[in-house]
Amino acid sequence: MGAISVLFESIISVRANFCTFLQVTNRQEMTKAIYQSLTERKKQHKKSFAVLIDPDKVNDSNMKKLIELAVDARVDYFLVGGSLVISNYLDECVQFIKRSCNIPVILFPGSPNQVSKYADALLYLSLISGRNADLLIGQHVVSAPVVKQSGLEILPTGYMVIDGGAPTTVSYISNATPIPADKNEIAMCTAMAGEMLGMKLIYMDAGSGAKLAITEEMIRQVANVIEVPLIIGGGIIEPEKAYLNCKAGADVIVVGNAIEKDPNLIKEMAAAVHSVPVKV
Ligand code: 1GP
Repeated sequence: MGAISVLFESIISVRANFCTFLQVTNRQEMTKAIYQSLTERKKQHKKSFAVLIDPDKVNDSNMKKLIELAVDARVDYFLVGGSLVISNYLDECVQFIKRSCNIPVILFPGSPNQVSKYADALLYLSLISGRNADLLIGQHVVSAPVVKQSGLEILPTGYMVIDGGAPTTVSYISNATPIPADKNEIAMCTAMAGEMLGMKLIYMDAGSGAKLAITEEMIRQVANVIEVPLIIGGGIIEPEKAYLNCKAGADVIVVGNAIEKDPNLIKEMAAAVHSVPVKV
């Protein structure tokens, strides 16, 4: 009887250890899933289309339609966040998307309190184009414990704000001068420095609703000097521009404002991005 209970206990203990091992292994694999998909797609020259959702501007009913359109258009990622998030809808918004479809949700936080454990990953943004120490490292220090405990896949991202022809919320809130739209060499050197500092992604953003989107020439020059995936957003309102940005070297195109105004644009935008030839 004694021997049986010892055997039984050791079986339970081996099983518990194995389960813990599996949980850790699964978690480690899961925590790299989004970055792996981004780098795999880049290797194959597969371009991605991401829809930006500002939790302040959606509710359950318009989200439902947006998600249906996104699934139909084969959108690759949802980005969720905003420079200012006033409502308390972030967690609900992310959960709503996760319940409704398999499109990965990546947080694009405008401030350290925009962390939702329900998302798949978080763009851990450092504003490398500015000289505001708080957005380079200060806010990261303050939010580090919360971010770490969230269990989210963390994507260290060199965030570069490019002048979009008029002040945007991001340029005002960040209290940092954007890179002038025609200073390609500053953008190149900033992206190179970000990559050498260990950033896994570079995100060049003209800001939501920018009058002028980033030029293809700037995208081309930056894409030529970095290896990591390049995300481009801000002021993209036409599928043709999304296509040209991808041809110039963008790996991910982000559109928010134009889709808020006309959700049916999702289909054309996604089709334009996905029509860029894939390397075989
Ligand atoms: C803003 O890059 C995103 O941070 C998207 O910009 O809303 O202008 O598409 P739009």
